[in-house]
Amino acid sequence: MEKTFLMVKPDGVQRNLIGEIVTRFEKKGFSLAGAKLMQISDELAQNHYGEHKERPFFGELVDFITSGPVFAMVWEGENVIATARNMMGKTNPADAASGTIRGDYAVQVGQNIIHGSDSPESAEREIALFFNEEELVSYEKTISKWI
Ligand code: DAT
Ligand code: MG
Repeated sequence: MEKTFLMVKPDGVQRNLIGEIVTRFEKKGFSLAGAKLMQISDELAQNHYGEHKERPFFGELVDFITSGPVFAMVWEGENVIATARNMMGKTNPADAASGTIRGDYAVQVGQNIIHGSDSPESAEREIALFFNEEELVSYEKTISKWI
């Protein structure tokens, strides 16, 4: 089954949105495969956001993602990578539709509440970066045939 890496960013943790965000993915019908509250190191932040190294906002991005605890998660389900991106909304909350997480809870691009992998390749890379194999659980829910 497809897996993705999702993370409530420091602004989402500070604004008490962990539960709300977990609830949205649970109610959708996806399964949580792993989760932890953690403080990201500078090194992990630079690695995670490596693709943006040359962008003018890279320094701010690394400072922001290390500014407080994050809630890192792995979610599993059919087409979960693309569907989670849709549920998050556009990168800039000003462009994100109402009903999406960023559309409902965020205002600025630099504080947009949630991260989600954007492709199968980035999902694999980011899951491996944040989680060990033994931190992930694979299980069957009896309700899965109704989803
Ligand atoms: P996404 O998080 O939707 O995958 P991205 O990978 O393009 O977006 O950028 C990573 C993060 O960098 C994004 O969530 C917020 C920040 N960011 C993107 N564009 C920015 C900009 N123009 N100014 C400031 N921060 C930006
Ligand atoms: Mg991205």
